[in-house]
Formats: sequence, structure tokens, C-alpha cells
Amino acid sequence: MSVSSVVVTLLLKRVRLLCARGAGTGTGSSLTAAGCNRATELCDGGRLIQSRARSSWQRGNSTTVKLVQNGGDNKAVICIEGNIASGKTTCLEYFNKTGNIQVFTEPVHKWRNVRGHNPLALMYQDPERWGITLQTYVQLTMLDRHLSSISSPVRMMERSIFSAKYIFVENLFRSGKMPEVDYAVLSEWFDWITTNICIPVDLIVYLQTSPHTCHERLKQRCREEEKVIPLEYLVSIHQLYEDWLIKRTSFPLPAPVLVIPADHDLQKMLHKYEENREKILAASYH
Ligand code: TTP
Ligand code: MG
Repeated sequence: MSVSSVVVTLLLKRVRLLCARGAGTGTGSSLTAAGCNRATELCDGGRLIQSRARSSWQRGNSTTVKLVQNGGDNKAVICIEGNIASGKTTCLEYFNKTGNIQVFTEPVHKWRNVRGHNPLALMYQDPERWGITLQTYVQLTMLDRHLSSISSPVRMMERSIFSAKYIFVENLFRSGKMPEVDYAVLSEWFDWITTNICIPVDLIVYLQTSPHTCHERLKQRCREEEKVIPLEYLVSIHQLYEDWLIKRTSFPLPAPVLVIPADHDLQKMLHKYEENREKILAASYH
């Protein structure tokens, strides 16, 4: 067992302990549980309602009032994160076939077709003009994914509203491809959403790849809109992920992180997912 797996196992135990005690807050440590007090007494037919918040460790405040879906469904939430073509969908499909887990792949089809328009293609053609258009829609569709009701005890999602903001919006802005006013408006939206709506995450699984591997996979996959993606773009996304999830120097972590090296071929990756099954599903034992 590697050092990082031992650390993650210990951390998950700590998170479960905190949950069992009803504590969700913490200051200083980046490894306490995040989320909301699940207000089971409230229910309103799948709509957003106002409730006492499940506390967020970043803010260390357990009394904030937030909007929650159905009063919180008490399901475990696992987000699969990683660079473009790191294998997130493959990972989700594997767990979809092999467990009582409800899987949500990314709504890329929506980003490629909103009422007949393709904001993903437009963004790659002219990021300065269309970056905000795509990212506003990504933020909406991600929020919708986070809030959708499920019947299984575990929700596994491809990416999250957090990585859309901390990685993609940030990359557009830092590379000079998003005007400051667009970045400010998106940030105001993001801050409002995360302050007022309860978006619990119990575990982040980071599929850690080299940008070269992703570039090779992208070329093989040949998604039309992505033909223009140069290696440097993947290097920037990789760097932002490493700063967020490994070095932990950029943005708050919404949950503990399990790192899975993901440069291997498909067979080996399927094996690795199986090896990590218990650690991943430990997030649902709270
Ligand atoms: P990815 O989230 O990388 O999905 P994928 O299916 O390519 O990854 P994997 O192979 O690991 O399953 O993103 C899909 C496309 O959307 C990709 O071109 C990057 C783009 N995108 C943005 O431009 N902005 C965003 O905020 C997000 C989340 C994606
Ligand atoms: Mg995918």
C-alpha cells in the first residue's frame, strides 16, 4: 500500500468519525468533511428549498442558511477529476457496471448542442469571445448534475462545478483569453451558488496523468471540437489540477482526495479501479 493510499484511508476514517459526531467543520486542516447538515424533515417534491446548511469546512460556519435539494438526500457524492482525456468516463462506466452506484457522466452533449448552437466548438475557435458563454452553461449544467435526485446510495460524477471554475475558468483567465469583466461575472455567479446552495462532495478521485498521455489519447479519440487543442493547453490544465489537488495552494478543497495514477493502458486502469474500489466506496460508509 503506497503512502498516499494509507493517508487517504486514514483521512476517510477521520471524515467518517467527524460525520458520526455530527461535526462537519474544521479549521486549518484541509481534510475534514465538507457539506451540509442533511435536513431530512424538509421535503418539497424535488425542488430547491431553504434549510440550515450542511456546514462547509472552508467557512467553518455551521449555521448558514442554504438552499438544498429535497432537504438533502444523505447520499455519498464522489467526483472523478482529471485532465481532458484522463479516463474519467471510462472510470465512471466501470463503476456503473459493477456496483449500486448512480453514475453521471459529463453533459458534454449539451455543451455541443444548446438549442442548435455549439458553445464548446465556439469556445475553442475564439475563447475571448465565447469563453464566458461556454463556462456559464457548463456551470449551470454542472449545478443541475449536483442537484439531480438519485435512487442509489452513491452518486459518482464526472468532474464538478468546482473544477469547472477552479480549472477551466481559471485557465482561460490566467492565459489572457478571458476578459477580466467576464471572469468577475462568472466568479460572482460561482460565489453566490456555493454560498447559497448546498453542494456536498464526500470524495474527490483524481486520475493523475501526464499531459503527454492525454494529448496522445485526444489524438486517438478525435473529438471534432478538440482537434485544435495543443499540448500546452493540457500542460496548463494539469498544472492547475496539481496546484488544487496535490500542492493545495490555489483553491479550497471541497472533500478529501484519493489520487490514482492514470497513465496506464485500459486493462491496467480497470485493474486499478478495482484495487481502489473499497477506498472509493468508503466515502459512502458515513
Ligand atoms: P472533459 O471534462 O475533459 O471530459 P472528457 O470526456 O474529455 O474526459 P475523459 O476522457 O477523462 O472522460 O471535458 C470535455 C470537453 O469540455 C473538453 O474539451 C474540455 C471542455 N471543458 C471546458 O472547456 N470547460 C469546462 O469547464 C469543462 C468542465 C470542460
Ligand atoms: Mg468524459
